[in-house]
Amino acid sequence: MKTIFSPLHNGHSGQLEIIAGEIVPGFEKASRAEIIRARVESEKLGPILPPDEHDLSTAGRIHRSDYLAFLPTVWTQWQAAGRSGSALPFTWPTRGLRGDVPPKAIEALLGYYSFDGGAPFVAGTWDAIKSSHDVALTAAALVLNGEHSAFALCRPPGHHAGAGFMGGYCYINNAAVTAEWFRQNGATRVTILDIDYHHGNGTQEIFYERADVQVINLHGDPMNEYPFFLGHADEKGSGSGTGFNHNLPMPAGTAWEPWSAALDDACKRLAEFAPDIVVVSLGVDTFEKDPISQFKLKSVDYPKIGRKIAELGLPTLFVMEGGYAVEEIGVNAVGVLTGFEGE
Ligand code: FKS
Ligand code: ZN
Repeated sequence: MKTIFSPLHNGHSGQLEIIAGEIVPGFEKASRAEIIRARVESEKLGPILPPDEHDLSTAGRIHRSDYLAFLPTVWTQWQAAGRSGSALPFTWPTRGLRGDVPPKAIEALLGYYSFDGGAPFVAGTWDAIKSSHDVALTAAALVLNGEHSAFALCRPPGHHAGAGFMGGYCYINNAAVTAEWFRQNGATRVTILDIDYHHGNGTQEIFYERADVQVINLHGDPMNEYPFFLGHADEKGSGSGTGFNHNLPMPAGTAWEPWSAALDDACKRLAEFAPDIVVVSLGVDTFEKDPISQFKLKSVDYPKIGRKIAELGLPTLFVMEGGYAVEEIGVNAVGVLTGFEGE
């Protein structure tokens, strides 16, 4: 399987985040992608190739155009306002406030275009976002052109990004862009299977009213887990999309047996939908030692996930999302891919 990777992700680094009232170094750090890349190499998964440049026209079909136009300007606007550090919002237009008037001040625009303070900008952030988008589309083109699978080693991740907002380390929804691109280029039906520990709220929102892109999510129950405000089992899609969104929330402490039973269930629903192509939002923060997550999967479980997905017998694009146990992130992520290839 070929891997698409860009070193430009490295410019998006040095972020801080607030966890449990403490300012800590960001968990979504550059070494994550570097360690996965090194493991792809040492496991001889296949060639590692750079992305081709892709324009934002497909992204423009799933994201709001004002939001996409805003992203490349953030760091310049932040600097023009005399700020340094990381560009971060602290005010959001929640219930009772005007969410329909985009303000002018950059810190307010950051709040207008986000749902949390988890998507900081530094100098290299836009180039990293764009490279991650290009990585996803370049890998998608491999699959469309006949490769059975490909690995988009995306960083930053994408599945929390909605049509008009960033959050949770995500800016452009890479998996959603590829699904839309497959639809534009001959695929009739596409399934996004999101196995990251966190619910892919952005992906759900983007396709919620659509019957051509099935979205299946396995994740920590939003009653107690980020992103909290979406991801319940009763969210099944709306309008013509009714029945095409599937949420399988699970409690903290979930280990391989119940998790893999949920994956079996997901695969059954996926097979019934009979998509032309599967996009896997691949997060390995379901790992027992993940520092911010509460599932209990072990390293030996990841190849079994790959094998199970391979049994569907469908062209498959893997798009990297989360995973924060950096020491094992390469073993776990690449474990899914080698498992898929039947090793
Ligand atoms: C307060 C804690 C917020 C944010 C968790 C984000 C998870 C991101 C992810 C992705 F795949 F997008 F990377 N926790 N500061 O793993 O879902
Ligand atoms: Zn996650």
